[in-house]
This record gives sequence, C-alpha cells and structure tokens, in this order.
Amino acid sequence: MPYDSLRTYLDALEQQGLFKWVDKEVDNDWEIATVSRMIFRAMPEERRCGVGFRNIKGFPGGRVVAGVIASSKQMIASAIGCDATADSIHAKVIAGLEKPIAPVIVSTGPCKEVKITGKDVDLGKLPISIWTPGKDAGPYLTPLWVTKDPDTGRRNVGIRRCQVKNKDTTGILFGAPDRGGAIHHAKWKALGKPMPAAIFIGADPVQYLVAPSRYGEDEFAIAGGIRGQPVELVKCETVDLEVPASAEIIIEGEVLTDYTEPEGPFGEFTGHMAGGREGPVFKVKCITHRKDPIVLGVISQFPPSESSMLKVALLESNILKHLKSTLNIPGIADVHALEAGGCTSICWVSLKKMYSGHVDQTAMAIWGYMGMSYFKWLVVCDDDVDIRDPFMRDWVMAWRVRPDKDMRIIADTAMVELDPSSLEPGIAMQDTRGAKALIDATQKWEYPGISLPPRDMMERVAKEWESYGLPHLDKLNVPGRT
Ligand SMILES: Cc1cc2nc3c(=O)[nH]c(=O)nc-3n(C[C@H](O)[C@H](O)[C@H](O)COP(=O)(O)O)c2cc1C
Ligand SMILES: [Mn+2]
Repeated sequence: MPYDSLRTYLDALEQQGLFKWVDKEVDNDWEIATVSRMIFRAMPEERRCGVGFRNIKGFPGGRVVAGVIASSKQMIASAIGCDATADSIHAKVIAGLEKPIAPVIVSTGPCKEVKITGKDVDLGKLPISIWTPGKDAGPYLTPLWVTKDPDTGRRNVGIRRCQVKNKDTTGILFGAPDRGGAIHHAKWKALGKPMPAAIFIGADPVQYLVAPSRYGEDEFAIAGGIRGQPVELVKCETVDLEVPASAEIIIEGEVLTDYTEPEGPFGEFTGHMAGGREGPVFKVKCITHRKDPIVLGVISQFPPSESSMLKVALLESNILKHLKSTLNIPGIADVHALEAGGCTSICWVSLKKMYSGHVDQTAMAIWGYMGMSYFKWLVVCDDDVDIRDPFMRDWVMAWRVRPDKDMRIIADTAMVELDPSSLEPGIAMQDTRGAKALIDATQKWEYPGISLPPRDMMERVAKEWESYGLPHLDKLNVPGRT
C-alpha cells in the first residue's frame, strides 16, 4: 500500500529505525542543518536515518523533518515499496513511468485545515531553517513548485530552492533554463503576465522522488504510476492550480516576470555556494496548512546528500527506460549517475558494444533526452565492468582509454546547472556556456586477457569458501569474460 501522507510514511520509517525524533532544544539558524549534515558526513549509508526536530527555539509546537525522503537506498525502497537494490528501485520506478495514473481532484483535504490570506500571511511563523549556516543568504525551503504552461494548460512539478525574504515574499532559482518550470516562467514573461504558482511542502514521499527529474509529463501521474494509486489533488484557493490534498503546507501566489532582485547565495548540490545573482520573486497571496504542520527540508548542499540520492534513483531509471524501451538501443547493461557530481555532472554507462557508432548513439541519446544541461562527463564502457564499483571505474579510466583518440569534446554548449567551473562572474545564468566530454572507454579491439585466475577457478573456490576456514567473502567482482 502506498503512503497517503508524510505522516503515515514517517511512522513507518520510525518503526524500521529509519527515522528518529530529537527532543533536545535546537536552534533553527544553525543546529538543525548541522545535526542533519552529520548523517551524510559521518555515517555509512546503511546507518543513515531521517531526523525530526520538535523542540525548536522560538517555535513552540513547530516541527522540522530532514533527510526523510532519500537518505539511503533502504529509505527510498521503503518510500516506493521495493527491495533496497539499484535494480529493484529501477524496476519499480520504470513500471510507474510506463503506466502513469492520472491524479484525481477531491473537494478538500488536510492541507486546508488552516487558511491564511491577505495581511495575515506571514512565512516567519513557520520554522524555516538555514541550511548552510553562516553562508546562506537566509532561511530556505526546498519545496515542490506547481505551475501550468500558459499555452497548453499542462501542469509541471519541480523541486526548487525558495529563499524566504520576508513575510510574503520569497525567491526562486531557475538553475537551468531548459527545465519545465523555467520554460513556463519564460512563457508567462513573454505574455507580459506574472506566473501563477503554488508550492507544496511535505506530501507522500513519491511526490518528492519524482520531482527532480524531467519527463515532459505530469509528475503527479508518474507518482500515481509508481504508487499504483492516483494522487489526490485539491484546487488552490487563489490560483488556478492543483496541489496534493494531504500536503502539510501549501503556499499560493505569483512569480513576477517583470522584476528581479538578488537571490542567494545558498549552499548547492555541487558542493559549492551558488547565487547572489539577480532572480525572480514569488509574491505569496495565501497559505493553507494542516493544524500542526511539519516543515520538510530536503538535505542538499555538499554531496553525498539526500538530493544526490534522490536523483540517482530517478534519473537512472528515467534514462534506462528511454534507452531501452523508447529507443530500443540494444546491449545497454547499466547507467550510473555519480553522486559526487550531484548526479548531473558525471554519468557512466556500461553496454555490450555491437556495432560502429553504438557508443555515440547511446551518449547522444542521453544528451538528447536529458538536455545539454546534464552530464559534463559521459563515460561509456563495456558490460564486463561493474560501474557501481568506484575502484573499477578508476581501473577502466587507467587502462581502457587513450585520451587523444577516445575522448570527444562538445565545445561551447549549455553548462551543467550551477557548475562553478563554467559560471564566470558577470554572465547571467541563462547565458552561461559550458562543454561536454564523451569518453569512449570500451575496448577498441580485444585487449589482452585479464591477469586474474580464470573465472571458473575463482567461482569454484568461492563456492567452497567455507572449507578454507577464512573470513567471509563479499560478492565476487571480476572484469573480463574468462
Ligand atoms: C533538493 C533539490 C533542490 C533543487 N533545487 C533546484 C533549484 O533551486 N533550481 C532548479 O532549477 N532546480 C533545482 N533542482 C533540480 C530540479 O528539481 C530539476 O531541474 C527538475 O528537472 C525540475 O523540474 P522541471 O524540469 O519539471 O521544471 C533541485 C533538485 C533537488 C533534488
Ligand atoms: Mn517537470
């Protein structure tokens, strides 16, 4: 059964030891972020958990949860109902992508329990944390933004940072101009109108899992497909948009299209601060929320983070489905977007090379689908290598690539979103250019055999391992075919 709200999900995580409430009093301006960060900086993935804060200085009764969507594969598996392996997560997501279920509109829901409009709107009443203390421009939400295409009426959901500037004003960052939300904003701007927008915070976890990818389809329908049940939406009070009925908090308003002001800096998924540039402004008209709302923060900033984990599962599934079932490219073994690159800068593909141009076709298909704001590095290697093993990736780079022949550069194209190596000062984000490299790390002829005992001998010994009385073996990871 899919979760109907953040709350039932948190209860389930707590029972599995994947979520803990902290009762010690904490400071919203530095301590929530710093405690949450430790989960990623000083814990192996297997022990990570989400954290809830319910004793926040200056916010009696206020609650903030962080790291509850994607701190580990185990957590993602709990969120979508599958095993905690990359293959199982991919299979579940792909099944959802292939059979989207349209959302249904219901008359009301818990997100409408409290309604605040006009002068009473005050974002300062919510405990909104500072995520890179001492460095961010102020408190930030990491909410899901809903907008509509003014030409087609098609809906879009995207996760985007949201700097709270005063009681009824926030910023929004369109990091790459080719994403759904950014295109909507450009279209509303061309019409000379502000863009109606609604933010939702804290819904069932699948909403968060689908939001960082790009589909050109309604994310609510994809979430429905993954959940196996439609998402229930309610109409907003002041804008012609729909949001999940079970959400914790809804913030409605308009993103201005004729005015900008400085936004950021904010600690970003690249591991660097980003911003302090001009950006659009969101004017809040109405807030509705549950009686005792929970503010959900997605831990992003330095990788690995919840943001990189979230993207790994979704982007890989999305790309695999595109290559294998939409384009029918043969021989695709695996796709792995590396968390160190925030899952948007470095991507590895393993395939069984079958014809001339197979590697290029695969790489161009990925850029063609995801867009040129993804993947500065695309490395394609043979399917005998486990591309999820960092040591094997280094080994491939060391011995299967001749840089002058096997690398192709696409110069002067879109940059990877927020790449500090491309973001020259003084150039507007949407005008910034970058470059891509395709590394063909497949064997160009049959390379000499692998300097390991023959595979059959190693498999035989592995089978009889206990008889040698030696410590436990992990999975046998051997490149080559023999
Ligand atoms: C935690 C998190 C925060 C993000 N913040 C932003 C952001 O501030 N601006 C942005 O353009 N993209 C951001 N992204 C990436 C977008 O979610 C991604 O570009 C997505 O494709 C946007 O959806 P859309 O293409 O439907 O507009 C963020 C992703 C995550 C996981
Ligand atoms: Mn979208």
